[in-house]
Amino acid sequence: MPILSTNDPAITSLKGIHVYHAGISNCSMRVRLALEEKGLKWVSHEINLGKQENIQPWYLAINPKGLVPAIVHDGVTVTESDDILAYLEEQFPQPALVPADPILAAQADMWFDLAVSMHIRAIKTWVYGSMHGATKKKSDMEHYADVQPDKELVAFHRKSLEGFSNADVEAARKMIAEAFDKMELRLANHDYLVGDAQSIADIAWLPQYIVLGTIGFDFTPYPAVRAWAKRQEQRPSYKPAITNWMPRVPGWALRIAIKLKRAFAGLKSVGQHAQTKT
Ligand SMILES: N[C@@H](CCC(=O)N[C@@H](CS)C(=O)NCC(=O)O)C(=O)O
Repeated sequence: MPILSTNDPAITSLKGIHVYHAGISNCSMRVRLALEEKGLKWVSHEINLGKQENIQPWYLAINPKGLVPAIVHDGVTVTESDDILAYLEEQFPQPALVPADPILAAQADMWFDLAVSMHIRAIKTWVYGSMHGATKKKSDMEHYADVQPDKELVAFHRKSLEGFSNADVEAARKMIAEAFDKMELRLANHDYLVGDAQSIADIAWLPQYIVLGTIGFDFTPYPAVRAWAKRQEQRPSYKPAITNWMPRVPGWALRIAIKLKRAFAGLKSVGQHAQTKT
């Protein structure tokens, strides 16, 4: 579990649960959902990823990979959404988000691992690739490559600047569709992904559904998943963990803006392609 040790008094002196997160980041949503499900009080530190606040020296002292989420609990720093949830479960076991039955606990872990393993290869690739969007500005990239110790992340961000190929985006879409096919099968006759109560499995996947839905992933073939998401929205945790941190524009306006951006970027890349061919 990445519990990071530091002697920095600005971090070790923090009392209570401090959460470093971004509004529409799916990994941050998981942590906010777990905290709210457990009824814990937390102090918000919203990180503006667009302004590259995540690679400012003060934040790299908390998470050297410059990723959100991270938490500092009574001076102890924990990074990575799956490890943060495991830490919260250990420190604040009730209400439990990991089933007591070991078989169900293993199933919940499997759903969580699937979500984590798909994050870069499928979710981020589809989100940025289908919008023809880059994750970073060209001008920020060199500095990012200098401060980022994780070379896989550097490679991913460079690729997003070059532009993902249609094959990359399609492979990502297929991986996502396969995961939601599995969810659809399970949810067709169950209320939760594992057992008969809310668990880390639901918390791992609800944010993927929200982010992908916002960007326009087609969930029409998944009625049971949509019904599950509607039930999730009714939970008291949803507003403080999700709604309160979403962009202050109505969903329909956001979707039109994304469609326009996608169409414009698509035309631009066709134009560039035509130019390089001549
Ligand atoms: N494996 C990490 C992934 C965290 C992650 O990729 N966070 C994204 C937001 S969803 C981020 O901080 N991106 C900023 C960047 O890559 O510069 C986790 O599960 O917490």
